[in-house]
Amino acid sequence: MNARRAERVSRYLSRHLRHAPDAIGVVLDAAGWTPVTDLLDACARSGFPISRAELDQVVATSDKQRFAFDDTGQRIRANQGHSVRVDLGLETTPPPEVLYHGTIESFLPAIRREGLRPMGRHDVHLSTDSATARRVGARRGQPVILTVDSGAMHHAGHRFRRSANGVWLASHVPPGFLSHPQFGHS
Ligand code: HQG
Repeated sequence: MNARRAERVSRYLSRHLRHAPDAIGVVLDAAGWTPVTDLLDACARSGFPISRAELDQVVATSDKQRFAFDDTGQRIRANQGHSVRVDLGLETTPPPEVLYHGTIESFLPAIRREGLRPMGRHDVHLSTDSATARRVGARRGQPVILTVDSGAMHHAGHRFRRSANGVWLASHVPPGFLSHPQFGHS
């Protein structure tokens, strides 16, 4: 499988394991899992056949480890990024002192007012390094990086979880824990 095909397969799986299982008749359980055979049947029925070997390769090599098999190898789910309601069962974990979020300038006024909100997803996604945050922001335009005082948030009782692929998740980041030169506090 070449890189282009792998990316198409990954995008197709992301769409249906995170956002639109119904569109191809896949049923996710409460934790987001679905049987691999059901998924592959549904993909084939929907005109996007994926072989088991291709699936294994995409799960193993996805640059961001977007998907995981369960311990038996019989079920698959997306590691994070859902808009459909699932409970990934991630434990609350103390975060590092600082995390980063990449966005674009036009969102800053709203973010300064409301803080970071999950928008279309379950959670706000935060990175441990600013380079990753920069790449996330760059999906939308010229990236700007916000620094999150996750240590102070933790002390104030906010809960953090870490997805299987190393993304830090929070349900909201209030503006007082965000710094950016335009926000006037650092
Ligand atoms: C912004 C990709 C206005 C937020 C990436 C972001 C990541 C606000 C956008 C993962 C706001 C939401 C997640 C507020 C936040 N007012 N805008 N109050 N609060 N925003 O895509 O973090 O390829 O849902 O800054 O690499 O960009 O899918 O979140 O710009 O890891 O695996 O609203 O998605 O990974 O956008 O990206 P998203 P995100 P995958």
